[in-house]
Amino acid sequence: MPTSTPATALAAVLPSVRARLGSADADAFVARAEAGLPDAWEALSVLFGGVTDGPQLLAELLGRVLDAAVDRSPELRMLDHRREIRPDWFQDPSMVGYVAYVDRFASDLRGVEQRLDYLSELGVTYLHLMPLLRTRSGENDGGYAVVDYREVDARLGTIDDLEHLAGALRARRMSLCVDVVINHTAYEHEWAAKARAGDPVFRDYYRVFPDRTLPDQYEATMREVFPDFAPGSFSFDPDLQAWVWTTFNTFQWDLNHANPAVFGELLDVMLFLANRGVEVLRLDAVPFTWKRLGTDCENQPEAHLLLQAWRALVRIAAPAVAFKAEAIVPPDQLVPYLGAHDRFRPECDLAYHNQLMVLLWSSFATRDARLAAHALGRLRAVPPTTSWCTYLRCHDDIGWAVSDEDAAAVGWSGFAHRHFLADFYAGRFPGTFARGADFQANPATGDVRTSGTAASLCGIEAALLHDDPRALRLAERRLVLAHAALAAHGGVPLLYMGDELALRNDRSYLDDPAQRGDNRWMHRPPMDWDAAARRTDPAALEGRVFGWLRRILRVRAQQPALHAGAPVQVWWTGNDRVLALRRQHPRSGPFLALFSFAEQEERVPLDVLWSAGVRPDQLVLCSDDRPVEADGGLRLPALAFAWYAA
Ligand code: OTU
Repeated sequence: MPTSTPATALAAVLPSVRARLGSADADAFVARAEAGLPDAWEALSVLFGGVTDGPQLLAELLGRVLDAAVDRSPELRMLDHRREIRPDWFQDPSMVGYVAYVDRFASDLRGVEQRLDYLSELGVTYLHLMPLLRTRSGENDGGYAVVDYREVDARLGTIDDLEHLAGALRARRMSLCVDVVINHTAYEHEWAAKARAGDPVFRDYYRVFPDRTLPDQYEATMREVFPDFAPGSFSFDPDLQAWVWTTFNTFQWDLNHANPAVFGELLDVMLFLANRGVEVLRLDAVPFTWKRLGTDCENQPEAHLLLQAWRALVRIAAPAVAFKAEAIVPPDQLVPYLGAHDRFRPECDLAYHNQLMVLLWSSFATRDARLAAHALGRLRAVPPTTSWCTYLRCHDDIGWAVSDEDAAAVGWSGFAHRHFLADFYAGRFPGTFARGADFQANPATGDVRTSGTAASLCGIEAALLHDDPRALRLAERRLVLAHAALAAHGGVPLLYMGDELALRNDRSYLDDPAQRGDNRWMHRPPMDWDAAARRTDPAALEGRVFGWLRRILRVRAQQPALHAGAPVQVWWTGNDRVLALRRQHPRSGPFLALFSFAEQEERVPLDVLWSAGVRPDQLVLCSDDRPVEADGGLRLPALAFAWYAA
């Protein structure tokens, strides 16, 4: 007799597991279910124990997982086996991510398939294609307003094209990453339409309020994500004659994650995409899924339980799949998305390292590495089976997430520093090299975020405009240094489309009524294939930047110490302008990377290297003017980086 709920659920589906799967696949399914169901149940019993018959729910969900296991193709089952043998595949130092909009990169999914050689040339092993499922027409938040999770946007192709592309990527050992927008659907989604038509089952898929009483109470403690173009977090719907929870835009309706039916629907969506060959599910806006009165309604414990339960269940059918959390939240709230709770609970495999991004930009603006050293140094280590995604830019704005405590530790005011960064990168601060723009300035809270491409924020746009070769040289060095830091930190470095060619801000979004109101489009330029054609020309800006990125990523792939399972340490440098990161993996000797944010030559004592266990002759990569040894020190040129490996 099974004694636990997971065992009962498994026993209930066992006959059909045996009947529907071949014996080897059935054995594998049972073994995974035995391992994964207790994790799923631990989370589900807390989430839904009070509202539904838990054991029945678990058995029902396992039935859906079995359907997906049956539907999984032989190729993907083979991938599952490989991944079970090498579960650290996404932690390998050879991992390189590339992030692109299908239409902006290559018109459509078939076009993307034609461009894979370009990605191979860069060393890409992971391709995140920005939202590509069917979205509403007109304004759609860059595709984050999904109308159908099982159809591809007709402008980009079909679900068969997606599956075909996934296969082509897999043949090149590239993993496809796709967004699963779990916090909300589009207003036009079938569920929302049924809710508006009066179906109570679907009304309960969303958060609907008859009047402003509760919305007012919730809003009293919540922040506004888009105060500019979508103020407030609730929208009045004339059909429902009620208020609907809309954290983001009015056309994005928040799902009711307290409803187990919604959990099941999204589980099906994840399994569906996994079976089409998607290997990494980017779970959008995960902090917002669970709401609790009297809180900011972000990062609630239940938001974590949802992820734990989904992952445990998805991986019973598709263990090749990795989960990536999109949680751009303060550092202490971030690491739990990788499973670091009171004890380790498997949650997401990957998460965005927004702190590293912000701190790199902060260090460039201040020409000072102290804040980065302090804030990175106190960040909790991530569980050794997980990995960061490191990035310098993404499709969103940069939120200046510098905590008051971290700023105070180096003698600065957090408020003033955040303002300085916003001014600096918007191009307002006197002498700034950056050309960006404010995003969602909120006068009520003083919060200002920033839009702009990496190249424009690094100074390349201004230097070209003023035809200033010295400024251009420094700007290029910033862009290269930043990528060397992403690559040396550990985690999957994500290259954002066009950064490898130093593409500048694109102002054409102002001509499109569906984009005009959202200046994040300025840093989502279409791919410039003419510029790409110059990528091997060392005399061209594009050639220099592309060449450097390629070199950095190639050398990185050879460094066992850059396996993401090894912890990263901030190392002492004896110089406020120089940041050092040290890594050591059980399979390798130590690795030390130095980054100078100064615009003139700086010196660090040789003890920095000795104490880290590396020698000056163990240089594996550096900027084109190598560090020089002199008088017991190393002289680092302006904005130089240097990697040493023992
Ligand atoms: C995400 O971003 C997407 O990356 C955005 O492009 C979408 O607009 C949004 O969700 C809605 O789908 O607040 O300013 O902590 O940072 O979910 C962007 C997570 C956002 C948030 C993130 C969100």
